[in-house]
Amino acid sequence: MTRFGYGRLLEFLFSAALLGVLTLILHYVFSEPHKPEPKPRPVLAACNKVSPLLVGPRAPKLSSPPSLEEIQNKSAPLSPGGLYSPPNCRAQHSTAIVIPFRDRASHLRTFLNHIHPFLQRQQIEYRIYVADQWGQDTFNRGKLLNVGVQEALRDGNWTCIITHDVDLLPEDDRNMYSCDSNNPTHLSVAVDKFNYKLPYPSILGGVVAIAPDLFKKMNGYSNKFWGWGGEDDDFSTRASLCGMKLVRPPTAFARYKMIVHKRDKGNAPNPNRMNLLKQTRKNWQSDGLNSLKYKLLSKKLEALYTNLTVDIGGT
Ligand code: BGN
Repeated sequence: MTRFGYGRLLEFLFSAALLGVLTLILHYVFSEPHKPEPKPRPVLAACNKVSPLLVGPRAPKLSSPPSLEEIQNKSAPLSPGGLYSPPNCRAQHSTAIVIPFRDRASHLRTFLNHIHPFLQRQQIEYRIYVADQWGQDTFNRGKLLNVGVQEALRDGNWTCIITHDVDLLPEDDRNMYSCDSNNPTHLSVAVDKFNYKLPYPSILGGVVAIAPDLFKKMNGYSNKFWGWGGEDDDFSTRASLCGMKLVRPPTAFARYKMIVHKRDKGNAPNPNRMNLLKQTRKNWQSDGLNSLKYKLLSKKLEALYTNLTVDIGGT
């Protein structure tokens, strides 16, 4: 290399070193004071298969529910939208509870007052979704459930979906709010209104636990049952057409109290339900989740639940 070449090289190295030192000084002067690294959250051990917090039978309080604020104040800490994870162990189930709803504010308070402590004793992760039908058209339970499940699945990888009438209160926390991986579970086996007996063998109304992939396989509920009755029987037929059986926990603890109430306005028995039920086999693959249309008017993360207000149209 020529003398000229060495000179340029030295000059270059000197400038590079100077730049390095300057950068270091600037970094030292202007950077934020050194913060300690956040401590990684301790990895929790898995929750026990049988929660040690279970108490067995406990009578639900059916009337004069506290206000939402009172329920929240006495509750264990929840994340917005009514999401709970056990604080001391890693939950083995994560369950979205979906409630078809319209104009039953006091039932909802009775339900929330009972269900939060009940589920917390089971040490599961859960979130409560209320699918609230907007407007005055005839009520459509199946369609609301489709909406609620679809919206819940946008939020999380739930291992279990539970479709749950707001007027049914579980009496015994050994009735686990989790899912079987192959079949839907009918949780409300013994309801006081039916003298704690199953009204007929294929019934799948009230409270049902179903893994999300099975719900999708069944194409969800029919969207066509406007008014009371039949959508649950259609759902039961879908399960059997997909080769599934109904799982039922023992009657000794799959017990529920129903809040006594008058028939709701806009939910008269559907005179067409028998005809619709004759068409389940023909229609189930084209009527359900894959044909679902609605407008989500609002999604509010309340303290105790997620409120989905939805325009599902009318008959
Ligand atoms: C059934 C209803 C169900 C309801 C149960 C319990 C029908 C369809 C004609 C057989 N089914 O009779 O939707 O969950 O009663 O109330 O009406």
